[in-house]
Amino acid sequence: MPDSRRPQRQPSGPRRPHPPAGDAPEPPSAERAVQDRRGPRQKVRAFLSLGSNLGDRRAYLAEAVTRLPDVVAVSRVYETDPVGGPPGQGAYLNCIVELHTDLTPRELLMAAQATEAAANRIRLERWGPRTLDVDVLLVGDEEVDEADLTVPHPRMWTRGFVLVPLGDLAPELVIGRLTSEQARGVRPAGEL
Ligand code: A4P
Ligand code: MG
Repeated sequence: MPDSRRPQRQPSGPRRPHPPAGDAPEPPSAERAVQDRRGPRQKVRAFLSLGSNLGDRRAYLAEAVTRLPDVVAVSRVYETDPVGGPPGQGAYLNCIVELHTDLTPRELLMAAQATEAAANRIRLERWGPRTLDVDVLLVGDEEVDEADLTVPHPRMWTRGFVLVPLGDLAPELVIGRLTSEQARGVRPAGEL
């Protein structure tokens, strides 16, 4: 019985991934995702971060929430100073979505990259301005350390633009980790 939530199996409809835009790298293959799947999985709590600092930032975040699978909660939105990247890029809007999902980390990376492609993201430089960035932060207590996928996300615990919205959904994960230095430059900007 096909499961329409699985990104590599969606035949049609509004959630169908668009082709990658511009010089975006090839998304991870569906074959690879299937290899990673070893039988039925328990649903776990997963968190993805969303960020945008080009164009209609709020609309890109809102559209992403409708496209991503198994979303059960969305944090507040925050306007955040850019961390890294070229000088002069604009402020980001960031938020976090919580999923209750049996998708694997790699399937979630595929869903994240299909969602970025649907926002016409073009990759010009690392940490450069983007219409939409979707990162896989946590998938239950799973750990992945591969060339193109690291979970938990390796930089998540050092970043206020991740920790502050994560605190809206899972304060127990953030308590004792967020420094005042990290929280600086992260300003509430309403809800989606
Ligand atoms: N990749 C590996 N692990 C993951 C994962 N857990 N989730 C690989 C998502 N992707 C993962 O990402 C580069 C490669 O990381 C992908 O091909 C994927 O296979 P990318 O999205 O193409 O490029 P990027 O986002 O520029 O690089 P990176 O290293 O993911 O950047 P970060 O660390 O995510 O930082 N400042 C503010 N205020 N708000 C932001 O949202 N975001 C960034 C990006 C920098 N500064 C920011 C913000
Ligand atoms: Mg990214």
